[in-house]
Amino acid sequence: MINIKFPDGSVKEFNEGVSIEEIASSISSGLKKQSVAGYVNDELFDLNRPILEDASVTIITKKDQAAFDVLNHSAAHLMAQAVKRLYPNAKFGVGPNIREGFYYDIDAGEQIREEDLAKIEKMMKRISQEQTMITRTELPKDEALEFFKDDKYKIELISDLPEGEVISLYNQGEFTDLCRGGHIGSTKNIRFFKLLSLAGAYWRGDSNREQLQRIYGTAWFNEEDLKKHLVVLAERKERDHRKLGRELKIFELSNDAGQGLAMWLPNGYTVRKVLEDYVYKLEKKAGYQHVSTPMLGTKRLYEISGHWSHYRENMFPLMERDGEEWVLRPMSCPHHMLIYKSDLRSYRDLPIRYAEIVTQHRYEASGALSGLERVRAMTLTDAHLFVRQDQIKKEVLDAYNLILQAIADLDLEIEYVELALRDKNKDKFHDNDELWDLAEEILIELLAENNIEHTVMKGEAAFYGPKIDIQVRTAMGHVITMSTVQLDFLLPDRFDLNYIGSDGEKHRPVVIHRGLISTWERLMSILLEQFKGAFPTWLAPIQIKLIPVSLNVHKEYAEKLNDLFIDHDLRSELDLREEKLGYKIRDAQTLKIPYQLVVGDNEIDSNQVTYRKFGSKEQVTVTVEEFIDLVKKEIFNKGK
Ligand code: TSB
Ligand code: ZN
Repeated sequence: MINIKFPDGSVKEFNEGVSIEEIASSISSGLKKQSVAGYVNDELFDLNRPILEDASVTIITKKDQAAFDVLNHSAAHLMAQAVKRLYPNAKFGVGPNIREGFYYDIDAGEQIREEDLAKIEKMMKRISQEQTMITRTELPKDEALEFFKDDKYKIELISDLPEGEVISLYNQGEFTDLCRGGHIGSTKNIRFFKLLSLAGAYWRGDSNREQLQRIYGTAWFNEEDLKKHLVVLAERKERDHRKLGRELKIFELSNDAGQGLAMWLPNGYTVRKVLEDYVYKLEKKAGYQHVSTPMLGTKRLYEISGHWSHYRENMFPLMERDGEEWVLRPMSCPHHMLIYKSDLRSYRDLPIRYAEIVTQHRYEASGALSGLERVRAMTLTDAHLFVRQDQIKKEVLDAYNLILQAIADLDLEIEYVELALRDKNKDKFHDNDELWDLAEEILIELLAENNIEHTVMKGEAAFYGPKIDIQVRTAMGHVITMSTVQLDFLLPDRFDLNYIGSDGEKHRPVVIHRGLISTWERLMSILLEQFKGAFPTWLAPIQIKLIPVSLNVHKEYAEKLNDLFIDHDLRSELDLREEKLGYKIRDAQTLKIPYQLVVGDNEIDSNQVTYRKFGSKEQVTVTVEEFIDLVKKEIFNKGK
């Protein structure tokens, strides 16, 4: 007999070799039905894996996240089995569960196409109906290598495991996979799933290695949850900024212009301009001074800053002429350092806050480019603050709070705050432990003192220092950085920056890098996705659309109104196309224009307008003056 200890502290005796399923069954038949796997002394165990010694056991039930993970991991195996039946030469890379499902990287021996997914899914259903047990066996390394001798990917994975390690295999019918586990007991437990998409994936993420095909899918415990998730996925597709950007005519990408080099269309440019004015005013009030610097700098400038040794991978190649060498700047910090240096500074001058809307270029891998979200030419709402040591915390906090204000003004939703620290990679981060520890400590303290909830990420710092990043979730479900505050002791040193202290001596200032609301490109992707394309009135490229009922009769009055609105700085447009009224109304809806005004006899007679606000079915009639007032107020208050 063995003793099994439960999370509540109670202990029960069972036969040696008892399984999680049997333990659950001994408690209640309901628990048996809900159980999916278990933790045995913190190791994930399958439902039917025998427990051989005294242990602490936690049963995982369907409502636990771990159960979803197990199910999806098993679904990946089920998919691999189905693929192997359909493509007998198939070899497999890795096939893990992920946040919302699973994937498997496959070398099928031939190209799998999008339309083949249905066929694979059907085969999965059949294997599920076969109700095959999923069982675990363990082999020593040499036997595992022998077992997988025909699959070079598995051989490589096994070879990387330490000598003497016991290797576990999972078997279901004719299919066996190398896997740590745990799994769900039987293929019959995997019933509600969907294969979602197909993508390319390099073996071990290395672009010099074989290209495999990655199939994504998702599995759930009941049909209702699966359906709900598919609705969420469909909604996300609708919110995808690439789709909305096209529909609302915001931006254009063209391979002739170059990958990741976005062009702003009139509607997009208008929003960007409004945002630029907004940022300028916000920064003015917060004591920033605006500067402007060139997009090109000498290679020497980036050698001094350290970009050349730590950031070159992200930079476009060098330009050379008549013995001079330049690069397109990936960041503006070096220029701002030179502006600081252009004059003598005293302790009384600090803090100095230079802000610039900076166009910069970064060489992002082509596979990483995604609409406006990750581009190669970008314009950042940037700033560099030059502060004394005693001003660091206040200035970082003020910069952080200014960011929060901008995010609130824009009505954007944050996913979480991240503190990005370095790891021990000497290529990625400048090499001065003392400065790193100091900078990291200051940010850690500051977040704690101000009760700012955050997650910590090692290895994500900038090469020159740690940062506080504000993260948002994209429609496609991944997390990206919007805003950032970064603490830097390195560049002031590299550029030999000084100020004269109250003691009459030279001192080093500290630099704070600040990205307010990301780059216009990334910000636009976030705005489009979070507003589902329906910009609030203050940002909308077109705020008012005027539609005369009859072009013959009402055109003149509509034109008069349009001029009046424009004189009041409202972005108004007339629809004078020879189209049916219904068509024009629908078109204004598609473009998600905040105010839609249909102008007919009534309006002319009474000097009134009848408007419909986007998202509302209600028609409201007010005088022309009232209308102008209410829209202007809404714009002034940013809709709040
Ligand atoms: C804040 N030197 C600092 C600056 O002073 C800097 O450049 N920091 S950064 O590298 O983190 O970039 C600032 C912001 O630019 C990021 O937080 C992110 O919001 C945005 N950004 C970075 N790379 C891209 C890209 N490829 N496409 C669009 N936006 C990007
Ligand atoms: Zn910077």
